[in-house]
Formats: sequence, C-alpha cells, structure tokens
Amino acid sequence: MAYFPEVPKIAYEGPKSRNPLAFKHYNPEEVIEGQTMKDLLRFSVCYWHTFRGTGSDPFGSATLQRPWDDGSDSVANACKRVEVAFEFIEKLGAPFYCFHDRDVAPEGANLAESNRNLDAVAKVLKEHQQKTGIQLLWGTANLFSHRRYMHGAATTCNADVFAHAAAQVKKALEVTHDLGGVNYVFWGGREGYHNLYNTDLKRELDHLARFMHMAVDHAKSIGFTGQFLFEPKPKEPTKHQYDFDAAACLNFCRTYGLADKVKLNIETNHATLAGHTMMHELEFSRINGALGSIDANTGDLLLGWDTDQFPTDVYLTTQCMLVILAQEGLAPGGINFDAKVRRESFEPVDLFYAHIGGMDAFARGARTAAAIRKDGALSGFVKKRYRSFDEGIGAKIEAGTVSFADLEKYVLEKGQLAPNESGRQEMLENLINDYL
Ligand code: XLS
Ligand code: NI
Ligand code: NI
Repeated sequence: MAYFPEVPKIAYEGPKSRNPLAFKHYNPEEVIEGQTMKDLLRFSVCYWHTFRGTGSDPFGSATLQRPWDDGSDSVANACKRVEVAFEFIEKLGAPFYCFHDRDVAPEGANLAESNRNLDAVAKVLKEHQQKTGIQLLWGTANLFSHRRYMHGAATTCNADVFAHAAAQVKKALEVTHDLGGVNYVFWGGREGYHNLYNTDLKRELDHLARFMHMAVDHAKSIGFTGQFLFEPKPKEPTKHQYDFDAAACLNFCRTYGLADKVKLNIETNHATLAGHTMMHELEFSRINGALGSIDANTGDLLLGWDTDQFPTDVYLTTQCMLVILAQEGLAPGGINFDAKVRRESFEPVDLFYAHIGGMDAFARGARTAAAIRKDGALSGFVKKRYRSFDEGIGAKIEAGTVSFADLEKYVLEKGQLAPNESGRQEMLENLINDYL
C-alpha cells in the first residue's frame, strides 16, 4: 500500500536541480571530515509532529486531515500509522526516527491497558525497523498531555502521580531498549511552576533528581546501554521550567550526581526562547563534554512561543555544524527534526518538502563549516587573539602559579601594558559570507 503515491524515493540531484522533491545538497555518501554525510548528520524524523500533528493552534482546530487516519484512537489506527511513517521515512532516506510512548500508541483506561497498547504497536514498529533498516534514535515518555500531570510528573505534589510517571518511564525505557534505541530523552513537559506561592522548590528539584536516578538505575537493570539526554526548555507550558537552558541543566546534573550519566539534547527554538543563540547552547554543552544530540528546528523572530518550524537558514545550520564538527559529530546522538509543518501546509506532500529543506540546509551548513575549518579561518583568528596566554605571564596565570601579589608586582615593574587589538567582528561576519 502506498500512502504517498506521488512521491518517489528522494534522490540527490545536486545544486542545479529545480525538482522540489530532490535533495540539492544532502548527498548521503559524500564525505565530510572523514565521515559520510549520512553518518555525520544522523537525521531523524520525529513521530509526534510528523505523524500526530494536527495543525491545531490556540485559535483553531485541526487542519491536517490525513487520508490514512480514520480519526479514532484505536490500536488498529495506530498500527496503520506505523506503515505510513515507515513509508515516509524510507522514501525520505532518513536513517532514524524518535517517539514518545503516547505518539505511537493510544493511552488506555489504566496503566495496564496503556502498556498493552504500547506493546502491540511496538511489535509493528519492530517489524518495520527490521524490514527497512530504519533505527530508533531515541524514545521518551509523554508525561505532560494527560490531565493527571496537571501539577507536573516527577515534580508533582501528588506522590501517586509521581509513581504513575515512574511506571510510564519504566515501560518506555523497556520498549526503547527492545527496539534498539540508542538514546533516551527526558524533556520535563510540565516540570516547572507557575507560581512560587504554592511551590516547594527544593522538594520538587529533589524529586526530579530522584526520578532521573531511578530511570538510570532501571536502564542498568534491563541492560539498556543507550545514552540519556536531558532537553533544556525555558518556558512553555510552565512559566519557569526547571530544565531552563544548558547551564541550568548541567548545574542540576552536577548538584545531584547525574553529570556522568546524562548528556544534553539541545533544541534551537528552546535556545532562543531562553534568550540564547543555538550556537551558544551547543558550544556551552560541547565545552562541558555534554553535547549529546540536537532537536533541529527554528522559532519565528516575531512570535514569542515554540513554533518548531523547519530549519532553512544556512547561517544557523553553519553555526550548528561548526560546533558539531568540532566534536567530530554527535553519535550516538543525531539531528532530529523536532519540527512541524505549518497548519496551512495541510497536504501530506508538505511533510516531504519540509524535511528535504531541513536536510539540505544542514548539508549545506556541514559543507560550509568544513570549508571554514579546513582553512582555519576562524580558529586561527581565535588562537591568535588569546596568544598572550600562551607564554610569559599569561601562561603563568593559566597554570595557576601566580597570585594577585605577583600580578601587582608584574604590572608595577612593567609600567606600560601591551596594547589591545581589534576584535574584528564585522570582518569575521563577512568571512562567513565568503564561504556560503
Ligand atoms: C517540546 C519538546 C519535546 C521533546 C520531547 O517542546 O521539544 O518535543 O523534544 O519530549
Ligand atoms: Ni524537542
Ligand atoms: Ni520545541
């Protein structure tokens, strides 16, 4: 059964092609810094936006009516959706996908029924993975949609709800493991607060840490060796999310002894909602040895919420790839399109245009970043900029062998300081344009 009869397998046709259903830049076998684009970029399709997105927004109902969907929340409908998903991912040529437990299978009347539903759909997912070779980049649990999670999941004030969330993650981990998932993601859906008048901040943070430790322990007990990822997001749905940004997440992990167990999954639109650039969040994670994976998307400059649009800006992807190449890729993480088509783009073929654009933008970013790195155009400038710390007094400061008193003596003896040099910001911005 073909659900996208008008779409062939998407091929690389090169930059001169004007075929909207072809890659102009993503050439899976092309080698960049010793890795094929396929292995370097590790593209992943997300199940929630791509196969469960409805196009509804706070002002209007669903617009994305899919011909294959019977509108029910049945297991049969969920299993049919798996066929659609794998036809899509296979035609696109993405090697990975990601899901939340409740994207792939319907929530039941109780935990036992929900688990049975998930098992039934996971069986079909596994068959399709085996048939197509498509792999699971990561699994996660939806701990935010159901009304029981109104006060949060791991940070709820209701211990029974905490227990339910734990049971749900236990199951999601087991299914992720069974499907050969290479990562598991925590995104704290409703882990945050709207008002400190009703919130025990200390207890909620302690509980979140306890929850994550229990997840790590359970993973160990079932032999899951995948990487755990914590996804920062500053606001939405709560006013303050505990996983605000990379710095807050790392501080939390260090405080609670999780730093060696968990890395970060950095999302562009979340970075910008936190008032950072994506490049900042990536670089901050990288220098702390915590850059695990990315959720590729983009926000809208004029809208203040998480619009999760597909990334098409090649400055953005070049900046991402400069950081990703600096650590030789993301494996076992990858580039997951946590992005949704606009509610006006309601035809199934729009899903292809969206993903092709995102993959091409990252491929261009990869090529551009590799060229900049090859010439040492930026790294050479940065190295030279800090050269006063390579020898003399600077080297002593870095080595920790001088005190304030020594530095005072140094300045008094020297009298005249070395002059400052230009930071050349505009020249370097022009330099990026030279490579695009
Ligand atoms: C929502 C998050 C979510 C996570 C997975 O804003 O980005 O989609 O990636 O729970
Ligand atoms: Ni995300
Ligand atoms: Ni988002």
